[in-house]
Amino acid sequence: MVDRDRSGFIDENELQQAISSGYQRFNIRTVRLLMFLFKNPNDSLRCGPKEFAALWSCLGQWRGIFERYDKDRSGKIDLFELRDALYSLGFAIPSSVLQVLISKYDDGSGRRVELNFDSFVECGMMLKGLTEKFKEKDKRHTGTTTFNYDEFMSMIIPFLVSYD
Ligand SMILES: [Ca+2]
Repeated sequence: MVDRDRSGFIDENELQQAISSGYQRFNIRTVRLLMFLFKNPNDSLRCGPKEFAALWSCLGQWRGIFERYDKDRSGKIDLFELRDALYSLGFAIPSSVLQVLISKYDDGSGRRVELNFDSFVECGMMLKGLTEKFKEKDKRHTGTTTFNYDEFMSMIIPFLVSYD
């Protein structure tokens, strides 16, 4: 159903339509991040059926987390709810880092910044993806590792360019 042009693959527009249907419209930036994290390794722009199934199930898990940690039932996730949600997943992200991250979604109205589901997924997946990259290097799970400059740059840059 999602593969509208019957190519056997899902591109970013098809993905955006598919995941926007049940919830609010998904930001194309979040769609691109999901595509970047789940794409077929042999194909840079599309998902096959297997990758799509993994992506879909992952989104369902984020939806569950979103609902569980939206403690005040505002339909959005604020800084403290985000911190608790990430902590439950094993990510102890410093508040100062979360503050910077969440400021990206500040609409300038002076109101407290809160994340919609797609922004929540974007933040969560980015933090999770970068943490996993770090863990690949931190083989003994000490929370400390060593990078050279090339490794550091090739770890971070794909997250910055692939979906923005
Ligand atoms: Ca909330």
